[in-house]
Amino acid sequence: MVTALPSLGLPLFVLVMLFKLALFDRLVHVPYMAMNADDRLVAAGTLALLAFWTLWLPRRGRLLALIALDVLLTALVYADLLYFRYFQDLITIPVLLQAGQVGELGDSIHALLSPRDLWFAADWAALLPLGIALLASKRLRGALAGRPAAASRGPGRARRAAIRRLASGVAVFLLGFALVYAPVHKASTTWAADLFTGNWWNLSLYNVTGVLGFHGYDLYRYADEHWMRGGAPAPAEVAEAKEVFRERGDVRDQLDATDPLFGRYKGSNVILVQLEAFQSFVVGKRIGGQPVTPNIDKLMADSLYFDNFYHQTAQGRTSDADLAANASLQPLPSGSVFTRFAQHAYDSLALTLKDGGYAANAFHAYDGGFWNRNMMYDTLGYDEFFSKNAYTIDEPLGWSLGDKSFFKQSVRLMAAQPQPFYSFLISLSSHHPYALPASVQTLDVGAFKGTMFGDYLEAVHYVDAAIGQLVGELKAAGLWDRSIFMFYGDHDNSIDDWQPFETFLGHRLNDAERFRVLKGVPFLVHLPDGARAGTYRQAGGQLDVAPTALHLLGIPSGGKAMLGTPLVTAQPLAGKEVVFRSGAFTDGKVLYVPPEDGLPEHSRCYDFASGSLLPDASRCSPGAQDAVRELQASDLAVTRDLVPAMRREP
Ligand code: GP9
Ligand code: MN
Repeated sequence: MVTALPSLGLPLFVLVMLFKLALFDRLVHVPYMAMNADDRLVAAGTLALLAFWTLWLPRRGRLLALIALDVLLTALVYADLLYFRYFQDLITIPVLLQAGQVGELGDSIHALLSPRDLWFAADWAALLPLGIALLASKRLRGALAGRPAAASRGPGRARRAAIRRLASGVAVFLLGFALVYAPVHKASTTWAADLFTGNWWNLSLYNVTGVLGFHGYDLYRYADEHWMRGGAPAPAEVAEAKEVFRERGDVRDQLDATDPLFGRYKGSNVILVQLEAFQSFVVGKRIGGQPVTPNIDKLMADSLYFDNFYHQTAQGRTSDADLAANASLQPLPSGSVFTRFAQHAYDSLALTLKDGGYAANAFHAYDGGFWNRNMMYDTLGYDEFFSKNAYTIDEPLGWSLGDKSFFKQSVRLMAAQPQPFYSFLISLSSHHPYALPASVQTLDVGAFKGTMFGDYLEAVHYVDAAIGQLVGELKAAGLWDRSIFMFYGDHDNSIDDWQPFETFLGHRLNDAERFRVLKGVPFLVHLPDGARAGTYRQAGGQLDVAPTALHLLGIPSGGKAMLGTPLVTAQPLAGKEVVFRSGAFTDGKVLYVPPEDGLPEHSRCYDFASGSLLPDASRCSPGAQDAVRELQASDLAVTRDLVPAMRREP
């Protein structure tokens, strides 16, 4: 029996660990991600890749190595389970490096344990005594040595035995590689095509790679991001980026010094709401005589509404909008800053306000690990992130809690905060694919009924109602006239068929209009005294949100590494450009769209108002160069952790 163990060791190890990985999957229980046949192949393959080398060890060493591997991997998977129970995420290298995150877990560790977890260690009852015996017992050593040592059986046999061992190790490695490669390749070329570039959720990666594969990928991701990206940036590049940030800071300083609205609302709370997939083309519109956004329409009567306001997001979608609005920086060309560079420094609205004596909290009723928010909100400086755990799911809707209840519970949470405070809320109910239950669909969308576009209209109508309730609740809590209340849409609705848009809007859309519909999101600012109400036509974008709030509060931002400029000013800023990740820009007069194929002659320069192509494209050239400068400066600050170097003391 004991002598058979070395040859049975590896298969036994794989079986036992497969059981533990399946148990992990069951306990984390992510909807739609239960382990399937492909996942089991990947899991077995990963285990083979982790353990193939044990076949090269002598029999006793092999058993000891397998026991050690079992203990180590079990500890890793169990640590992931505990971390997941608290943060709805997996442990990553940045998590381990960022103190605070794991520490937070400490106090609640008892609540995270479950008796079922003992299954993870069930095999240790047999393995640990075996391990000790292997180390201590001479008899066992003798039994395992069994046949006379290969060397004493002559050099030919010894060589053959060594070759056999080497070959079986290589065979197991190749088998493991194939078992991992085939399903992962299949997924990453089909449904998970953007997964490894988008990186939107560690759990989505887990769904393809399994938990052990995820850690391998995370290690690679970290090494690639931090150690393999060439040497230090060229000093000229850094100087140029500094210059861009300095110019922007100067514009803000200048406005702070001259604009009568600077500091007009000193000491007010700031309540900022990011609305999921909320585009501006629906605002103020009617369908079959019914207003789509009656509450926003009403709110506009005593608010500033910017109808040339644009989202500036890229692959990082919701997280890009969050970064743009809160850190006034551009998103990256690929992936999300939240997942790629959460451990870098940023000049966020929360941190700046906290320096000014504010409390700052983030509210979003979804898994805290999504978009790496647990980590990133720590970096951005919030006192607390109220994620799904902080809410009672008394209105289940779509992905999570309905926005009506989310807002209501959030007002309760923020009313308990010391004032002044900054509260950042992210809605969720109007998330793709927008199909809310019939009981919530209260708009008669006519011919759009049953289409995704019709569902979208229903969803924004519901969100509009939620906003109406939110305003009522803020008034009831005595917060409305003590707060600057702002909301903006995060990004477009990803409906790529233009036909329903054109039917809804009642006319064909030219290319420039399509660009504006696609990028246009609402930005509304309600000042504590309801002043300056009206619709403002000046161009602006998400990067301008934080500078706008700081300007109204009278907190200078000229020295911060921010790229936006305030939008709520007595006079609109002349020549302001809104820059998009593609290199497109608008200043409200022209719209520049760079060539998709990179050939300069294919760039387009439109007259913004009419949407007609300007015969002289060079009209857009200086602006296009500025757009590139802004994007390069932002990328450098983000990827090289140079935000601190971009600051200038005011
Ligand atoms: C989830 C939410 C959605 O927390 O913010 O993100 P999205 O898919 O829109 O980027
Ligand atoms: Mn979103």
